[in-house]
Amino acid sequence: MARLTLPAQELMYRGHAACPGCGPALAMRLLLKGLGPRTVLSIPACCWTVIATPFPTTALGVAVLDNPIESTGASISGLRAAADALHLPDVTVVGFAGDGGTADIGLQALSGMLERRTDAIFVMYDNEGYMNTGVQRSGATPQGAWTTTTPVEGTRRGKREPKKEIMAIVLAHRPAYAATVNPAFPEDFVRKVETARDVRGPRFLHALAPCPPGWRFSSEETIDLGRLATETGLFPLYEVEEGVYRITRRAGTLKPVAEYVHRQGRFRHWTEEEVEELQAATRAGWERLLRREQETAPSLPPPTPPIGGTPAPA
Ligand SMILES: Cc1ncc(C[n+]2csc(CCOP(=O)(O)OP(=O)(O)O)c2C)c(N)n1
Ligand code: SF4
Repeated sequence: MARLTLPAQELMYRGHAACPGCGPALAMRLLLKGLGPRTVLSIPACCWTVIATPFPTTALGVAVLDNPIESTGASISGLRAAADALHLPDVTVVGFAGDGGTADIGLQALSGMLERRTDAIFVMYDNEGYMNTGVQRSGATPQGAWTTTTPVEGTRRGKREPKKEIMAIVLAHRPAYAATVNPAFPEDFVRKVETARDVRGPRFLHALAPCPPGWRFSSEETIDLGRLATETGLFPLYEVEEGVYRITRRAGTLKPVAEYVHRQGRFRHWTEEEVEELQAATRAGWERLLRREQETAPSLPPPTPPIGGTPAPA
């Protein structure tokens, strides 16, 4: 079994208010292990404002600013400017928002922060819905998933539209660094957080964050499901630095998506045909990612010309 080499320091404390098996809680714990104590977090309205517990108590060992759901990007731009004005270059400014507060309601502020080249990290923890307010559909909810606003009754079969591709949207802004992370792969997660911490400029992390009550699975299955999301190719692990893609976990053979789908109540109504459609789309997405990695791989330097000679024609 691989030896874990995670930083020992805990900056997320017991006594928090997350549900058992909460993926966003695991994501925060690993994030803070990678960032360390010189961190200021901005958290919008979401499950995490509740998990952290109400003022004056807190489950977090770093400074936290609560901000409106739409403005995390603007908030971290302001925090960065404040840290610079106070001559605190070693402070890492981080926005930590749900998929609703990132890919939907918070998208404009995120885009502004990326476009202004704010020196900060934006983390989207993706539990694929507005969970804090009762499991409503978000742009990041997968196609065909049940939520309270995409019911399964009569001819209605869950969310009609496909999942919004937040990484593609973010990458169109050419961030300094962007990566996908998954708490089921803690060492990959923390290594990417450490890389993001040490890069300057706008950085983005897309964290898969399974939610037992929202996805309708048993709380002890969070890690298994997270693992399956990556091993099936549904949530590939990769990073993009200065436009260069690198896949950080390469599955030999992708597992069937059925293994992931059938363990969640939100997909209970799916037919074999629907599973096969997802299988085909997932395979195509994985192949696209492999191609992108090849296309962006740094080319080898030109051969050194022989001493005293002229370079051979290309
Ligand atoms: C402008 C605005 N609209 C709606 C809300 C109500 N609200 C609070 S938390 C929340 C859900 C946020 O969902 P997400 O960002 O995905 O985080 P999660 O709850 O899933 O952790 C909503 C809709 C709000 N606080 N502000
Ligand atoms: S509803 Fe989901 S995301 Fe929210 S605290 Fe519970 S497990 Fe975590």
